[in-house]
Parts: sequence; C-alpha cells; structure tokens
Amino acid sequence: NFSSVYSTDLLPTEGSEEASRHFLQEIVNILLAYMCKLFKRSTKVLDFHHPHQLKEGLEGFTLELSDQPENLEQLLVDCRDTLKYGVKTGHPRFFNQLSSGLDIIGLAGEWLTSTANTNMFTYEISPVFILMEEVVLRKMMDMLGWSNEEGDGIFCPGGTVSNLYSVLLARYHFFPEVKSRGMSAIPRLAMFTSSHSHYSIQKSAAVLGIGTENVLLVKCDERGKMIPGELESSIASAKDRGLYPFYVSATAGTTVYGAFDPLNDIADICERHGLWMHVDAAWGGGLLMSKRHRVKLQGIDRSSSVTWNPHKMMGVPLQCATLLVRKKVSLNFECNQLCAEYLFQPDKHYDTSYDTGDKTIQCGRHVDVFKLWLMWKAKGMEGFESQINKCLENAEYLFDKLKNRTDFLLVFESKPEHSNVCFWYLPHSLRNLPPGCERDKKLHAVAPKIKAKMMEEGLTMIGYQPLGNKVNFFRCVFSNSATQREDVDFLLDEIVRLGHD
Ligand code: ABU
Repeated sequence: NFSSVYSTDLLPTEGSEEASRHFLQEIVNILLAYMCKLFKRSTKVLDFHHPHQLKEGLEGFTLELSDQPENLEQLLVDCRDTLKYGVKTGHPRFFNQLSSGLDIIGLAGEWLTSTANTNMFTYEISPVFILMEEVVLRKMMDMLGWSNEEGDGIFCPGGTVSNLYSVLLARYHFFPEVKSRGMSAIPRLAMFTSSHSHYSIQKSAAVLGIGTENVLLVKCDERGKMIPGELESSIASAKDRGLYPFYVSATAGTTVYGAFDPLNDIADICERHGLWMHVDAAWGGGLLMSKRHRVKLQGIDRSSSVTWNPHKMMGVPLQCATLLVRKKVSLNFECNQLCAEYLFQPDKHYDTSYDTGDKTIQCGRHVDVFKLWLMWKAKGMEGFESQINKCLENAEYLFDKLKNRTDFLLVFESKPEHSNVCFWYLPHSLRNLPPGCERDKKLHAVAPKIKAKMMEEGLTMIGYQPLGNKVNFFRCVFSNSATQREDVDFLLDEIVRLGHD
C-alpha cells in the first residue's frame, strides 16, 4: 500500500531503493495486466467518453492538477484509469490507423530509452544510440538500393516532419543562398505531388514559405496512382507560368488507397527536368522487407530522398520515422547547421561529425532508434517479412470477402496493393437505388453513423473519409500482426449489425 508514500520517498532520496523498486514493480504489473487484456478478443477496444465527460472526471479519475502532492497509491489508480479510458490501439480489432499493434520487444526498447533519458543531439551524451542510428539508417539505405558511398539520414518526429525535411533539403540543394537571404532571393518555386498524396507536402510548402498554391496536384488514375503524363504536362505548364519546378513527391503507399506511384516513370521525368525526386514511403516503405511485395517500390533507388516510418507497417512503437537522403552525406549538415558553440564545440576530442544535432531543425531529439534496433535483432529481416506478409494476406482476405457480397461495394475493383481495403456498406434501403446523386447523398451519411455507434459500443474501430468525388467510405488497414481472419469476419458482422436499417 502506497497511500502514505510520496514521490519524495523514492530515488534519489537515500535509502529509498526498496520503495522505488516496489513502486515500479506495481507500475509494471499494471502495464502487464493491460497488455494481457489487450490481446483478448473479449476486451473492448475502447470505453468512449465525450471530452466534457472526461474533463468533468469519471469515477474518481480527474485530470485536474493540485498544489499539494498526491500519494503514490493515487498515482497507481491514475495510471490504471489512464489506460482504461484510452483506446487500445494494439487490440486485434483496431483497424483505424496506419500504426497499430503492440510489440513486446519494441516496448522493452521504449522502456530502456526512457530509462536512459538522453538526447540525440551529441555523441558526447548518446554515444551508443548515435552509432546505432548510423547502423540502422545504413541498413535501411541498403534496402533502398543506395550504394555505401551515398546516403545520409535522420530519425524525425513523424512522417510529416520527414517530408518537410525533404523539401527543405531540396530547396537548399538548388538554392543554398535561401538559408541566409530568404525566399526573396530565389525564384518562385513549384512543387508537384499527386492528388492522393499526404497533406504534409502542402503543409511543408506553407511552413517553408513556398506557398500551398505552388504545390501542383497531379491527377491520379482510378486506382490512386499518379499519372506520369499528367506530371510532365503540369511541369511544362508551371514553367510556362514563370514558376521554377524543383521538387516532386511520389508516394509509395498512399494514406487512403494504399497506392504506389510508378516510381521509375516519375524518376525518368525528374531526371529529364533536373528535379529532386522524393518518395513518401512512410506507409509503403515496410514492404521493402518483403521479397513478395518489394517489387511495388521498384525505382525507389533512383530517388533523391525517402520518408519511411517503421512505426507504421513494421509495428515499431510510436514514434519511429526516418528521412533518408541520397545526395552527398553532408547536405543535411550544410542545410541546417548553425554551429551553436555551447553545444557543438568544434574542438571536442572526438569526431564531431557524430554530433548529429546540428543536422536537424530541432535541438533536442528523442531516441527513436533503440526500439527499432532491438526489434530488428529479435526478428531479423525474416520476422518483419512474415508479419508484413500476414497483414497483406489479411487485406486480400477482406477484399475477397467483399467481392462476393451484395451488401458491400468496393471503392476500386482491383486487388489491394498494400493493406488498405476501401469499401462502402449499403444498408437495405440503399441497395435498390441506382448509383447517382440521390444514392450518394444518403451513402455519405452511412459510414459516420456506423462509426459513431461503433465507438459508443467499443468492440472494434475502423476509419472513414470521402476522397475526391467519392462520398464517405470505410478504409480498413492492417498493420497489426495480432489480427486474424476471425477479426476481419467480426468487423464485417459489426458493420452489418450497426448499419442495419
Ligand atoms: N500520417 C498518416 C497517418 C494516418 C493514419 O494513420 O490513418
């Protein structure tokens, strides 16, 4: 019982080793109990409450902070409640996001990282993690097909920031003077990406002063892949309008459809026009681990930079995202380096190129590499390959089931390339309506209604969205190796049950 024990009774207070150990053991017990329940299908995915309910406080669980210290017994209760009212993203029936699951080795890595509590900006305080980062990034660059002489990279706080870095580096590559003289010193730039790409490309243009209007969205085919001919004509028309094209972001695994842009065709165009080719493989990069599926990224070796998030398809605990750059090794440094002398002293007694902090736009940087390194050791490439293959098999299983149903409609007819399966549910009242405006108007409301009921009941979770001229449809994604076919069956049964009219 910790009701008369306080944080001041724990380390570093002298003689508090035993109390500290007991407290942390209690915490571990709470986490283990959560984990064991997490994978049980009888456990709910979520216990939903509206924001005002959580703010008001539930059964003694309050978010409010007090002036007086609370005892550790209360903290244990708070920890249990925090997990109780959270969403179990590792549950086999959580299909809502591209990152899901809970890998025990990855979790151990995260615990160790937090215990080490260090910062990735200098070798002086993170010698082991800095060298691990170099090893892991090199391995990832080998998988892209880049030679040992080329390549550099950095772990970033998420794919959006990785994509932002790619634009920053590309702009610096063509116009290094922008770093000191700003945007007024350079021509009006134009960037290109597909209409199905992630919104972070436009966000990068906004953040970097390029302007969202100067991101030209290239048309996609029915399957969500960029049409190379459209890219070529978009570049020509930007030039005609006096813009300076410099950057193309192709996508390997789009967020909604899971589509792979034709990378070789796009690389040909970029080479012809002298453009920086970035590949946003935040979602699709994991497929490089699979001999069966890596063909979908053919041409990625020709890119100038790549975003690849191991926290998505590879199941590494959040967050774990990378930006890999093929251009000369020091580009990351030159572009962002400011040589703050209090941190990056040039006269240190070791090789200061390992003070990677000056490569980045951040100062402090979390250690994201260790959990991935540990998982890679534990699984080998083969382990990642089999978990990724399994996710794609689940997607095919769902696709095959939907193909044969009259109460569901696929958004596109061809087999999924990634683990995204997009579909509508047609309640009875809509089944005999002909396709068109009237049906679309009603269909648009179906997915949000089902999702609302689904969250209230908490047994499973799936996302939905509109896209282009398509009204709201469900997007099921598989990235959790705990998910089995019975969970896919359950999801469909739930949609039918909740969507019945
Ligand atoms: N930033 C892409 C993640 C989106 C998703 O998980 O659905």
